[in-house]
Amino acid sequence: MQPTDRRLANAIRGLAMDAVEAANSGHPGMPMGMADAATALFTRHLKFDAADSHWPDRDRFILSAGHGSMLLYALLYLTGYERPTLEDIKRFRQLGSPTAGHPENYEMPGIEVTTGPLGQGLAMAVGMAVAERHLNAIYGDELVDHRTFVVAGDGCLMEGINHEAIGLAGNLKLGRLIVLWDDNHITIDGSTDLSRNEDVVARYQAAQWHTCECDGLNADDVSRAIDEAVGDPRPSLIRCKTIIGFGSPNKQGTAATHGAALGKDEVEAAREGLGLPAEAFAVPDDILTAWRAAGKRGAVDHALWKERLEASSAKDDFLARLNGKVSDAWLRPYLDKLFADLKPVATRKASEMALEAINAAIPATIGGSADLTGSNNTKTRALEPLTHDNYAGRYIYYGIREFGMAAAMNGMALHGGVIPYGGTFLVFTDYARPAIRLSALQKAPVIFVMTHDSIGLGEDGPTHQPIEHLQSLRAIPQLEVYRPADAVETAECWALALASELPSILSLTRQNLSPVRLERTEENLSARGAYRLKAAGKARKVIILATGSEVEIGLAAADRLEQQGIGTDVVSMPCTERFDAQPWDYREDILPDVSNREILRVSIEAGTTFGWERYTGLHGLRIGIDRFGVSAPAPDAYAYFGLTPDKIVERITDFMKQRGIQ
Ligand SMILES: Cc1ncc(C[n+]2csc(CCOP(=O)(O)OP(=O)(O)O)c2C)c(N)n1
Ligand SMILES: [Mg+2]
Repeated sequence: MQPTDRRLANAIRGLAMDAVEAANSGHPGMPMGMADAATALFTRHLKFDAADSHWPDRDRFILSAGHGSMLLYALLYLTGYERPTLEDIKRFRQLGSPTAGHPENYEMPGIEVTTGPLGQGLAMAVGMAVAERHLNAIYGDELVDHRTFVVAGDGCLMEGINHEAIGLAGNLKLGRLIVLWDDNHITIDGSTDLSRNEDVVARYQAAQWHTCECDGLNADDVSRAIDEAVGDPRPSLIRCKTIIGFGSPNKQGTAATHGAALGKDEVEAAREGLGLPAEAFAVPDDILTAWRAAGKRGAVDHALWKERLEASSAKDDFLARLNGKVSDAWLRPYLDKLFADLKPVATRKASEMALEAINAAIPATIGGSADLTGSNNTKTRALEPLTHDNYAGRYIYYGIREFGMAAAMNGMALHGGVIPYGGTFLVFTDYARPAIRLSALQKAPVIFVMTHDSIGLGEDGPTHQPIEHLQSLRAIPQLEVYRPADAVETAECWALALASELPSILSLTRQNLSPVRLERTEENLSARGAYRLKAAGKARKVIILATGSEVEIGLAAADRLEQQGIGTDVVSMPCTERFDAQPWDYREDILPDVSNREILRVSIEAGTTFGWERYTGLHGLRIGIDRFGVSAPAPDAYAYFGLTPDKIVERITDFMKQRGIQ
């Protein structure tokens, strides 16, 4: 006899309780409340094949309520993915186990994205659904025809990013996106009445979503609602009415089940009530067999898909797209053209020039901006808008939704087949920062085009002038921050960003910059992170380290110092992360390990000096801006903060005199 859906769901409940109990840490309530809904989704609707977690046309499942990680781990185990094993589940949340506290995409296949910061899973799912429709428009139903399912909690729907994400999805009419809302009326602090009285469903409807409701504890009813959602052309919100911790006789329906082990006695009572075996982690044979069969449901579809791929004339192209590697063949001819006609240009404009070549050569790029297209210079001529009636377009008008944009880009990158880049002002990385952090943590190779990168933006003043931003972004692990000094470096940095497996930030100027790289090199010098742009003419007494717009100022200052007999190197440092990764010899050559009395190191960056002592040494000279900016034309702002060659020479020579440096 087929086990009932409830018995299948109870296997999830048992594993969730037991794993949390063993770890004495974790969240049993959410998996127990959503077990029936997840059973309906995984045994009847979700297109997947547990034998191949990388099948490109699988439906994507996103557990946005990442604290309920045991729901996902139980599903992956029960349906027969390679990992987690039962041993992994027994080691829930322990060092070295892939069953981390929250699902991490790099731990196990089957985990599409890293979730835990509430709301971001749903926002990434929007990007996944965009990537699916875009690739569908190119490759057709025969190769790309899948859905994105999300399980989200009250928290995901309260977070501000929810507003951005659903607005974007509604406007793009992403009908393949289906969100199951775990409407359990509970968050950590207690009843949702404590903090929410909005009509969530009406809010989704206002954003042009389809909505429906179901009894989330009844797999048949959930299944009916999923069918309804699948049938509607709009993105769907399914309100699943559930009870948190369902099955825990004394604690269900209360916040007590949210994030703590239920306790030995309560687990025993729950086990009895749910008809689970007495032994912890035990799954009855007939239940496991039924689950494993569900894990193979998609095998036939998968085989048919493979046949279609083999027969498709687009096969090689499709596989190359998914592989994600791109050629940098555009770079050399582009640089040839650039060197033939070097002239002052803002690096945001230089980025656009490079993008003209990149977008023509690499069809996988999808550009966009958070309503600053004309300022970020992210839209090249041939790119058509990606809209609900033209998913083949390659430019997304994200609207004023920096966080939503960044999260959607993460989703697109992790879906695969597309390379998202998107822009806003560098100062508004603050609005996107939680998603940028997740780009880095997940190694999602997205490219942020952040323009207006200093006081050089001028009159918009301190609210728009980044100060602490570059250094705080450099502090994020696994993120490459580039600040190119001219058009040549901008092209080099674009090539590095496109080749990288890590996310990148390009920090670009509003104002024009003079060319500083006047000679053609075979090597991509920016790849070293820092390189000697000008060698000291006289005995080297000073090394100026500068980035971006301050490199030309550093060069001018160096000329004046040389005239005074002070030999000065100028090092351009477009990417500190890359420099740090260079071999010792190289770093020693650029920044020799001698005292600042012998060779004074000076950093120049139009932002905080915080952290530059890493390169100048504690007794070096750090020139920057350790306060908020000013509203003034850019040249006046630079003069006000002493970021002019004359002022810098004065500071360097004074500093040398005070410290008795000859
Ligand atoms: C951005 C963010 N803020 C706070 C948290 C901490 N947190 C984890 S779960 C949770 C409550 C979420 O409530 P709900 O989504 O209703 O989950 P349930 O209690 O129903 O499982 C909070 C505040 C988080 N993970 N992410
Ligand atoms: Mg809740």
